[in-house]
Amino acid sequence: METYKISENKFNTDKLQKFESIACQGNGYMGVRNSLEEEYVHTHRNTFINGVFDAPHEEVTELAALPDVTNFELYINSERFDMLTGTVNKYERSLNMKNGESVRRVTRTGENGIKVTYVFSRLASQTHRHIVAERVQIICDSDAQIRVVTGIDGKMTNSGAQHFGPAELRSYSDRRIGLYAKTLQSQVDVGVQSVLKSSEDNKYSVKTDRRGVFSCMQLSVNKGEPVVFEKISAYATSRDLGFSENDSVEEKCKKYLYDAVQLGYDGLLKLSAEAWNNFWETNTITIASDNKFYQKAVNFALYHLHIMANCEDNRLGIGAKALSGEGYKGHSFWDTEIFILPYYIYTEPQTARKLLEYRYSLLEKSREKAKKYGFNGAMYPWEAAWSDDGETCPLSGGMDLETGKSIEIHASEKEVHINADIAYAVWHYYIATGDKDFMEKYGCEMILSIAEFWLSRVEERNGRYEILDVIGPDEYKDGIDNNAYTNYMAYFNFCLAQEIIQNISDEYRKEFEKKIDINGLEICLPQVMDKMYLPEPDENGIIPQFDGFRDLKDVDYSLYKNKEKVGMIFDDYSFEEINKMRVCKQADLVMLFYTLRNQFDNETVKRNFEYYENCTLHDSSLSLCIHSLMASRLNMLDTAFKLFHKCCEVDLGDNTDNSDSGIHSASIGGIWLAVVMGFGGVKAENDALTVEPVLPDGINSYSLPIIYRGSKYRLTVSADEADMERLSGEQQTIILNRNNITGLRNK
Ligand code: IFM
Repeated sequence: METYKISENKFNTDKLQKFESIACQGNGYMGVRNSLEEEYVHTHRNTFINGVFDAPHEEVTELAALPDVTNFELYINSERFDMLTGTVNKYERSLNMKNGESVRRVTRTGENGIKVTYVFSRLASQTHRHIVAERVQIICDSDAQIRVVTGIDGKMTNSGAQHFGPAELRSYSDRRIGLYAKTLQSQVDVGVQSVLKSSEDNKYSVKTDRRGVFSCMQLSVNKGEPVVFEKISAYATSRDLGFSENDSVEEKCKKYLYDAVQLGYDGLLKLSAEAWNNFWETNTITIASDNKFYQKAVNFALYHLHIMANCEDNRLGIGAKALSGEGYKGHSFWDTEIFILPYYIYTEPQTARKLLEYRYSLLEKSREKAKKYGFNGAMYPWEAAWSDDGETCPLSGGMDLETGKSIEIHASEKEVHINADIAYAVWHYYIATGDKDFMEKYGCEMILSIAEFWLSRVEERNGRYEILDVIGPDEYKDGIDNNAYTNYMAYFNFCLAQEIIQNISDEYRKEFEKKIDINGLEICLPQVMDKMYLPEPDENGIIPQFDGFRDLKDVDYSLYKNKEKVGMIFDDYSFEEINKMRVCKQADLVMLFYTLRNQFDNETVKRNFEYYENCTLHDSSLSLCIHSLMASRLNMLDTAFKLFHKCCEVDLGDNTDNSDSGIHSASIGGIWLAVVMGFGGVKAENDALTVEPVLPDGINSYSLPIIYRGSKYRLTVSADEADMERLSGEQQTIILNRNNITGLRNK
């Protein structure tokens, strides 16, 4: 198995969309689904630019479906290239994650009897981030006429939702073509320009349709002689970082295209491949195993983690499907802070900071949201897009198969744990990087504002402070009281706020007082913390996920666990019925041991892990990684490894079609979590980095990079030893539990 390749050697239209997602190309600025050049019914062509959101037709805002440049119609003696007709003699297609290039080789004998070999190549440049470059090489086994039609197609939609008003189409004397349009609601200007060249003389023309402009080339080829078409395209938008009122997207495109055309496809590939190479040199994680699938899964995770964030722009988050598909509309959830951010904290801390700054930019809208619901402080959106959009969570979605009615979504109001997750992430970033500047400028204000929210959200009942009517991480339960994860995390947020207030300088106090009631916090925090309800283990040692969880009706978990499709329980029960069952969609109570593991003794963690693992269906892609991580921490290595394997299969497995609308960003972050924080046992504590590695049977050794407080390390773990080598920076306090390593294999 080639561990850097996502490939297929059989053409199957059912798998088109999955390949488009998992082999998506991009660079943080844009994401381009890996669609085939020619059109098939199941093709879901899409290009997204991070931050270009739009809310057409009264739907919630979403990443706009941008004009497409990946389309190519190819005609050999008037017969159109289509792999569903003629005879496909040879087919192979792959994305090389090492250099970011995708290549497809097809040999097809047409109905006209001409055997033609096509090589399609494509990249989204790492160094010229507005550029998509494509190349098609054609060799015919007889003399032939070739016609190519390719251009900028503005007819793209997200499941039918169009995002642009009428497009202006242009053709220039230097053979560039251009399309310019504005998003319907957000009024973002988007420009795309392309230029097509061929290796042989050609007859060139331009054609247009209602929302597209296309270059057409016609030429003759001799038998066996290759002809090459190169298409380079540039995107620019008025949302681009640094774009000013005096700029025009047309001029920007022209400039980007001019620079790129000088380099040509090969030059762009060379530079982009070098950039990828630099990335892999520093970030490679090696997993030595008899099964190469694990190395591939880790490479896959690193590849996508690298292209999902815009490392330059603090106005942008990471969508639940990143830039690989329209699923979840490009919105950011808690997925970022809890599942994805740790990768950036420990490998690209400057990007982690940008992502948290993005959350800071949502603070004003979060204050407005808190007011709307009658609370104080900042109540973060459950789903976030462009900061001005505030809460973007839809109020209903899908259909309950049992009741036939659409399902109401209460997450924006009730899934409040996201607030504590963000405060936690700020703290996590801080203790791992020591970035005081971030805390002073953004982090403290975020933690304090969220603490204000919690103070107004808790309710005094039964002589204690409780948090009622919430949705915890387990989204199969709506309107529950005292979700343990939420309560503990809110309490942790209080602790952080209290620490900040105790240490705040007069100068900062004055500054914060403009927006935050510091006196109020100072008085109320100790009172509420003193009586905050933090659910304790019951007589069986089990912490209830929420009030009454243990009294809920049981169900035969084996009917719904480990199935090829998630959510199969909905075939048999309505959402309301599931709400009353003792079954979890995803890691919930166990999440608590991941975030606040030091607050619980090992016996409690083990007992609860076993109890909750049994009734968790892992119907969300955010679940397996956390259970795997916890199993590693509990030294339950077979379980950890099995769950890790399944986590790797979320996007890379054979059977799933749930990647069609995009990859699962959190699960991809989760692959990293399961390896680095699970097997590697890496975790920043208040004043040290603890490293407690384990080695499950399926892995012979592994090695991974970690940045802690500005110093770079590489952790290497084998059956005989664990070593934390410092590669650069000053020596930091690292607590490596060597005693646990030796002889680990035989435990
Ligand atoms: O944030 C998650 C949630 O936990 C489960 N449903 C999907 C969301 C987006 O990934």
